[in-house]
Amino acid sequence: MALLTSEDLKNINRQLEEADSAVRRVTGLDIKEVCRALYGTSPSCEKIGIVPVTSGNGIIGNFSASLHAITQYFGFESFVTDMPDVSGYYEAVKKGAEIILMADDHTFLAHNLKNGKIANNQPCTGIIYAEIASRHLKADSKDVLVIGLGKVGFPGAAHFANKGFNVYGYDADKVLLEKAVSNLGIIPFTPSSPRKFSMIFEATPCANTIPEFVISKNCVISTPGIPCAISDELRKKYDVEIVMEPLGIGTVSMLYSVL
Ligand code: NAI
Ligand code: PYL
Ligand code: MG
Repeated sequence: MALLTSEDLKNINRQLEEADSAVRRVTGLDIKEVCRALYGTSPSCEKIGIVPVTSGNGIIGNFSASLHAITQYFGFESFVTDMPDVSGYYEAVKKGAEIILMADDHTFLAHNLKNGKIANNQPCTGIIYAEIASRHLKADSKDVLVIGLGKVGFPGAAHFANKGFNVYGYDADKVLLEKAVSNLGIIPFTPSSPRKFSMIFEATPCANTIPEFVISKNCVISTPGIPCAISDELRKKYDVEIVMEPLGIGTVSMLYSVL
């Protein structure tokens, strides 16, 4: 899995505020309201324990601190444990955490110890970014383009399909594209048959994956992908609205899904 860097997480509060403003412009709702509508849940003072994990590539310098800032931005009470790993988990429970947040290099989870619900960051990220794009107030049709059909993109494409959108999908990996076509009934997007989209969802670890010929006016790009899927030049040329943030939107989606 593509791992975040401390650089990605710099100024996380400003990144959250900018993303929240973009979500409001696109949908008329803020991120919390989108989560409430998506999951039908609302927080009731759950205490969150954030546990650093040293396995694999180890601790990312500001990952836990970013989760602390993110959970507080969305109105949760939270703390980062002093100890990592098993000792940190023990500390979190002893300090009264009701929800545990922790991540190794493969899985970032939210576990609600009270109701037993557990969430994985990858599907929760795909679903929330798809939900945001699907609520685009000025969409010019029900057509949506999904670029990247992996651990984040496939659940996002499935969410669009479940909501009745016409999903055009593309992935550099033909096996994954075929899996999405056969399992979700999406339409394989081929650059040879170009079309324009006002809703684009991108979930790849590559830059500039969105070509100019797919961008319509009033285009919204909803993308958890890191680095950015569109060049600044194209973004300015077409006045594209972009919803993009490195960790917080996916995290709050996880939290609302386990309430
Ligand atoms: P993944 O590796 O499971 O899926 C990525 C997919 O993109 C692969 O199927 C790959 O074939 C495809 N791909 C790569 N280059 C492509 C290109 N040029 N054109 C079309 N398809 C291309 O990765 P995963 O877990 O789905 O993550 C996707 C991205 O989302 C990563 O950059 C990851 O860091 C990021 N991410 C961001 C989060 C956030 O909150 N912003 C949360 C979780 C992941
Ligand atoms: C959850 C992020 C979103 C994109 N890539 C995922 C990632 O970087 N995962 C690794 C997270 C490791 C955290 C480290 C720590 O500081 O606790 N184990
Ligand atoms: Mg995010």
